[in-house]
Amino acid sequence: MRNVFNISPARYIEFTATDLPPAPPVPRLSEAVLGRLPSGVTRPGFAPRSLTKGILHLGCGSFHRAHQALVTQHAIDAVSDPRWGIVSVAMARPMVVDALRSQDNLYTTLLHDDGQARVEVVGTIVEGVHAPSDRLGVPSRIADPGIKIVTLTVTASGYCVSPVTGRLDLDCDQVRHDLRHPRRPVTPIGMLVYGLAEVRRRGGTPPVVLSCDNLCANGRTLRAAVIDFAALRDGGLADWIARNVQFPNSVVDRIVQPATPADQAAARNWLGGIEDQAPVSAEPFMTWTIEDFDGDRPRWDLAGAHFVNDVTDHELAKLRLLNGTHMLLAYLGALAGYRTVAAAAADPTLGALARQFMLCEQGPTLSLPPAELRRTVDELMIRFRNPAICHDMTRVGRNGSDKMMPRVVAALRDNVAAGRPTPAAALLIAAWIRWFTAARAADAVMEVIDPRANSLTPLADVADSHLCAQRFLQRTDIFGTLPEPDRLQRQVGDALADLTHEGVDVAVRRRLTSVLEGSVR
Ligand code: CS2
Repeated sequence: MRNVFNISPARYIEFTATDLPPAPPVPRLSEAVLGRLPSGVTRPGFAPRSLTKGILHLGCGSFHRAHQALVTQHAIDAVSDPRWGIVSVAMARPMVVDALRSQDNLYTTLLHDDGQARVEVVGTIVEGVHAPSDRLGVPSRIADPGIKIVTLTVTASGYCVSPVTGRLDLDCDQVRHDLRHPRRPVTPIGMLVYGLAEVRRRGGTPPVVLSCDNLCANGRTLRAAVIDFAALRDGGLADWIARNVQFPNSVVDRIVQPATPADQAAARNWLGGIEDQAPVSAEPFMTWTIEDFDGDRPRWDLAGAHFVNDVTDHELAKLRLLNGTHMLLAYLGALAGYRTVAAAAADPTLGALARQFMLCEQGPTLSLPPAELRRTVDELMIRFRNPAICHDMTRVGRNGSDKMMPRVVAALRDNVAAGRPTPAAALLIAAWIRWFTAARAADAVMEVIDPRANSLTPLADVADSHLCAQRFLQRTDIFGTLPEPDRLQRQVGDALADLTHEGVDVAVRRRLTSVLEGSVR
């Protein structure tokens, strides 16, 4: 480009920088400014500094901050109980913890509801820890006698279990690393085992370990992984954990997105010009169902959570209706060029398939009465279409090989056993397979992020769709042993051929039943 000033770019910058008056510093969110936030912003009813550490959380991501940490704020507020400050651990990247530290661990939640936002500053995180650089080490923090509950949101892949057997995956490199490095474990499982070993050594009372991830029987699965790992180190420790540590199952629900630049700007507006570098954005809908356990806990029950004896029905409905359909919308929607779940769900054809999948394939495998199923599906379609939630396809589609069994294949098996057709599930699986090649396109809107990507990607490099489907479906580490495998391979192969040669719209329309096509909303 021509340089009209005839000076080097460096000199030009120098010139403009010295000529402008210095920008006033932007005030940052901190305890000092809490008292002067605009009245439309809800803030903690307690002084964040007054909280003591009672909970350690593994996985300081957006979900944790818009769900558990916010609910805990309401629970503390409900009864003025300051014992439940959260030590929140970022497992990999330091950015969120760095941002939180620079603003007294405060952050803003924006709950987007029908064009409006409900804005609240959260003050329950009392310490942010970046696991890889933490000098004390996460096991020592877990063993802190003040910690009564350890919670986790580390995604299904963080559990290092086989999605088929639900037992610890001994082929996982990080598990092997953790067996060798008791002081510096990198997996949540290693951290828990070494932390609990320390509690046992001291003769202390172990914390309750509460999984908040989207897994089948998340507490039971976590317990099995922890005990499997402990047994490899010390049989006595494994027995002690089995006898003394509670791992209740729980089901969490709220659609959350990491903050976009627009969220950051919106937060600044709401806070009257105060800058928050770590806001989170979510839908207003929230549920948290927890299997009751012995021991103290925040009054989560006064803040929207439910304690029950058994979460199984609730968990299957959540995983199969919401999470399974998220996968369907993500893989097919991204192939159609949509960048967000909301955009895909608003497409009439994809929206109709999503409804059909829930009502005719996933729904009949659940114990929901028909009227409740319809109501839930209607509500989910509205939630999926919330345009303020930019739920990005790569995020929803990542780690598909771990998510496939609990969210899709388990219901598919039930349907095959009951003789019910499964066209949408077959198309979903085909769309997932298609991504291993489609992601290479320059304009692809989704990346493939998967713990098994290295071994799966070469399977997709074959022109024959039916052979390709067969190669994937034979992966028993993902699909287990499938009933009627030949029929399923044919169905998935046909779907893959349609996606490859005819495109998403034709592939979807071929699988829509006429009754439902009329009910597109
Ligand atoms: C999503 C979930 O990324 C995903 O796998 O399906 O994060 C989903 O948004 C939450 O489970 C909603 O509760």
